[in-house]
Amino acid sequence: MGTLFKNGTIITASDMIQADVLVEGEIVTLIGKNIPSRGHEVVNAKGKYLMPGGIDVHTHLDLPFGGTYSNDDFDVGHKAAAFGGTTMHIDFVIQPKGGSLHDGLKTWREKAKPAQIDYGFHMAVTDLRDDVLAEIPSMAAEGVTSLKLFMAYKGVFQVDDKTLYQAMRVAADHGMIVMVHAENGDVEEQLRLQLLAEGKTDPVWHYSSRPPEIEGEATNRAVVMSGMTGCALYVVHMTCEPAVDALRRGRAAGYPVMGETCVQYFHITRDKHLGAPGFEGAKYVCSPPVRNAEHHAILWQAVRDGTLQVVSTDHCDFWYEGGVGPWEKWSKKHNGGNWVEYEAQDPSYRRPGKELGKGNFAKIPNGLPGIEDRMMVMWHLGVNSGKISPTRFVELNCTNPARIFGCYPRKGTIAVGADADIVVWDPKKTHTLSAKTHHMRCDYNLYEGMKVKGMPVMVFQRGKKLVDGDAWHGSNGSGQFIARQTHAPVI
Ligand code: DUC
Ligand code: ZN
Ligand code: ZN
Repeated sequence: MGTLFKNGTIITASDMIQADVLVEGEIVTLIGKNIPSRGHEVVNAKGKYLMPGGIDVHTHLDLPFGGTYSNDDFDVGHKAAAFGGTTMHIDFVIQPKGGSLHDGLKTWREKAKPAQIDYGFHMAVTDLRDDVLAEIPSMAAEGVTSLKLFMAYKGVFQVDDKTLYQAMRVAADHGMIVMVHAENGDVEEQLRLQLLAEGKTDPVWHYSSRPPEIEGEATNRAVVMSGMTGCALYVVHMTCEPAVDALRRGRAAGYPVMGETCVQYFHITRDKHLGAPGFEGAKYVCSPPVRNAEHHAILWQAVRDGTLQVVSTDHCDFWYEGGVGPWEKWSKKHNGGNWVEYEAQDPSYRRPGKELGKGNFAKIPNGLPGIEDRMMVMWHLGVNSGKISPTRFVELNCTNPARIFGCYPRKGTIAVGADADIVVWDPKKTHTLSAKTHHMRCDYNLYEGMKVKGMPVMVFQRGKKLVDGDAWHGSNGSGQFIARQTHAPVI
């Protein structure tokens, strides 16, 4: 007995076809016209699209960062993701300074125990000693086939060029991919100190400390190293023309380089959002910073012409007002490595958030909510406006993430033999995005009040229903770690 999706239109990265989809157990077993119901549970998808579950390859759940922790964890963050049509994500393990890659992996495995959707891990290398270089191949054996290096966040995560180059050489030898956060952290530090010395402390000055030039320069440096080492490179969260130009040059030269942008970089602006009066702009502080409309247009062109392959979120949310209000119930305290309900431990505790940076933009925790909104906002801004086709939407949000990160075709498509991660998408249904109704543990929404048309109405993971309208059917521990393959294609 399986689940039969009838009368829907399947969207994959290449086609839109009207066909039924039969799911038995955890996988798709048949796609065809007029499949007989024969006792299967029938989902009537008339007037709806059937698409592969979204894959968000750039998230930071429960990340220790900026003097606090990001709010969403592998419980609440997963539920929020699924309500937005995302059934898998890849989170960044951070190697502890002085520790090993396996130390980091152990910590993140623990964090992921309550998983409700499928997940993978990238490994962020922060301390590349000789023993750590030697440890890298064992990550691939664990199914962690991507390394991340930060070219910014001096004194925290930043690595130098020697480290990046060495990591690329080892990764290339083992069919792994290197990801970079590309901003020149040394120059950022100089700009930041100068701005603060001049008394420029409001959130909007965050932008001036991280201009497009430092993103373009770092992107170019990483692209050149990819060309020299032959290592597949994936530049995360690209925001602006100099960075896109650097990637385009590398691709034209035949280097194995790819890039993503994030949904917020198409819509949120420096002028209106980051530059909002008072401390409001702190809600939009992330790195690299949001840019103005001229860069949004560059990004649309880049996702259309194939320069950029993926849209993700860099989901990393923090309280705006420190968990006060109806969200208070979610405040937790970090205690001996575990999050425990603060009520039981210390009723006065509030997990700090954006307010840490009042009076000093450099202390605002960097990061934004987005894991729930990505697909709806991209559909609304991209597909409804005609900027991208429905098939390109699926390619950017579902298929390319799986291809590039070594889990295609198990994930990222609807095909016989693939995991039955299926989103029933209603292109006519409207929804107003708001912190009042979203499932993310965050007291604001980037797109507050935006009325989107097109949204998931049912979400299935490996054949199991997670979301049906407003109802949640998932359970803790049912999300699986997805071990990924090396030698994934460069696309
Ligand atoms: N940028 C952010 O804004 N947050 C998390 C990490 C990052 O690089
Ligand atoms: Zn980053
Ligand atoms: Zn990130």
